[in-house]
Amino acid sequence: MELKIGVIGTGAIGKTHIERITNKLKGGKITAVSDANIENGKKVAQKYNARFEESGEALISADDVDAVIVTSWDQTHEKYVLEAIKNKKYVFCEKPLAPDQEGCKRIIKEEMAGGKKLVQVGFMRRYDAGYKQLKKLIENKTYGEPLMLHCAHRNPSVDESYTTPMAVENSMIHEIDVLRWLLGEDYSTVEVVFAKKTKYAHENLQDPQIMILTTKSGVRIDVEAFVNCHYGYDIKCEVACEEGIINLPEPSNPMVRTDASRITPICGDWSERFVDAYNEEFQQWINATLEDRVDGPTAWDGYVGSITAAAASKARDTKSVVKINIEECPEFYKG
Ligand code: NAI
Ligand code: ISE
Repeated sequence: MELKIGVIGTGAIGKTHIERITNKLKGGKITAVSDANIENGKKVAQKYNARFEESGEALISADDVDAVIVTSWDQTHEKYVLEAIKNKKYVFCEKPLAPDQEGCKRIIKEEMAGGKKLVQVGFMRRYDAGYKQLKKLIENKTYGEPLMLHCAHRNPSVDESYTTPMAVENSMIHEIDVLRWLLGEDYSTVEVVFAKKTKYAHENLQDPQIMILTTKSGVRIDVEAFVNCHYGYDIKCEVACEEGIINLPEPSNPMVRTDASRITPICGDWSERFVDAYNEEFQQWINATLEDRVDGPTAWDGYVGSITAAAASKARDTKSVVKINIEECPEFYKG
């Protein structure tokens, strides 16, 4: 059986997901696409032999769409996810589920009211082989209890539309999710401090920033977001345990000796760094959807991410340590 998929948002990441589902993965077919930029949307539709729909809502309710992928801008995610829930269709939404916790809460409320889990959030790092290895070592307590984590999230550069809050809401939201998943516990406090500003950051962006999280059991985490690092796309995670230090494996690239130097290439962007994770994420999403279930990060995970990001934004704006209050996870989302 083949899953008929509609994609809303045919920009950078939308195109890569359409390409992987069409030419790499098994079990899915892109039947329809939609984009506010009609010209680009139509080009993508033509390239992949799919229908172009003028509106996301029409795409969601179409008979030739069994499941929906939302890869439009952050602020548009909520309305499309709610529409998919209304139509009782499975929906994969790129992160963040919604830019604010109220939006995520509305999604949770509607999904629970419908009585069936339908939503998966695009936290693809959970599918990365390196993070999975770290999780196994932490869960097995191979080197004792984790005590501290030192992480970095570096992009080579960002454009003028990327503002100070986005370092948390758009970039470090990945660490907020994957570190909570790695450690198997939620956060209790957060603080955000600024480093000296790089000359490459434009007026509306404070870059780099450091987010400091504490988990409920007391694990201390620092995450550096440096989105104009000017050398490549670099993701680091070091877990200091009682009996050893575990590092997230680097993507394997050949080391070259040339010109009196040793050079090991670093990835240029997220699509290159996490390509295997995206493939795994979507193959599993297709398989699970065909089996009528959700088995990836849920709307609850998206909600917890947004609560934590909101607390981090408050901490940044008030220059203080902010408590993170997360309600008990409803039974509906457990397991
Ligand atoms: P983009 O700007 O390249 O593409 C977004 C597309 O959505 C554009 O073509 C735009 O015209 C379209 N769009 C905007 N509003 C729309 C609406 N109301 N209805 C239909 N189409 C609409 O952006 P990009 O980089 O592809 O990001 C898209 C989403 O994916 C964002 O939410 C972003 O946070 C997320 N993302 C996730 C990544 C990950 O690693 N998981 C990596 C990059 C982006
Ligand atoms: C982008 O939206 C992503 O999600 C990437 O994974 C992240 O590394 C980048 O910083 C974000 O802007």
